[in-house]
Amino acid sequence: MTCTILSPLRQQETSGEAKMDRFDTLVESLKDILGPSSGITSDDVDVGDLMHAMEQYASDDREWSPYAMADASRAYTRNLVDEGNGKSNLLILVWSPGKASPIHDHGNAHCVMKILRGTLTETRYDFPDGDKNKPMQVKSTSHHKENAVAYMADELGVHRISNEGSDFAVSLHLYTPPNVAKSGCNIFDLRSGKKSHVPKCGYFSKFGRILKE
Ligand code: 2CO
Ligand code: FE2
Repeated sequence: MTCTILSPLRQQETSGEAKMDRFDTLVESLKDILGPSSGITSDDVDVGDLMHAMEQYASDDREWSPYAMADASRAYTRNLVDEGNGKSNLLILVWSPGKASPIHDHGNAHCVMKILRGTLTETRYDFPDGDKNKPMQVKSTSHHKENAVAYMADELGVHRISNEGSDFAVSLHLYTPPNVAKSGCNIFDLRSGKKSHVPKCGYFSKFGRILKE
């Protein structure tokens, strides 16, 4: 069954115009930090500034719930919020209880993640050594609580995110440049380290609207 986590309660001005809330302001700030469109490299992006902007935002489900589409039949849904002048993908991910992502890489992009609801467990592994058939080595396990901000990139290895809680969890992810949206990512088998390319890491919804299958 598909549903938003909570019913949207967007504040309206008396004119009927949608009012910018603090989540909208965060989306604009992230776009400003990334700058105007100038190709897709993100070499000059200050990741600290992106993380700081996300840290300043105190999660309020009334603000982000219009994007948070849950589907209990999937481990998680990927919901597009913004494309940051073509330089990024800002997604809200809704994690089903007891489920996890595959172990995956991030297409040579920066990944900044903020927890909006619940707690997510991140297990990091060493990037597997191409040809060898051997189990993936755990580097670290972290529990990210509501409002925590974390950074991930291929230089730090690969990871799996899991929701060990008993309710849906929600997170905000900024990827820059938007390589995964364009070319997909790789997933890895825990036992053998074998890599498989996933050509399309699709969206469940875009800008608050569910996409047709
Ligand atoms: N990278 C995964 C995805 O975009 C989510 S785990 O956090 O980076 O599907
Ligand atoms: Fe990831």
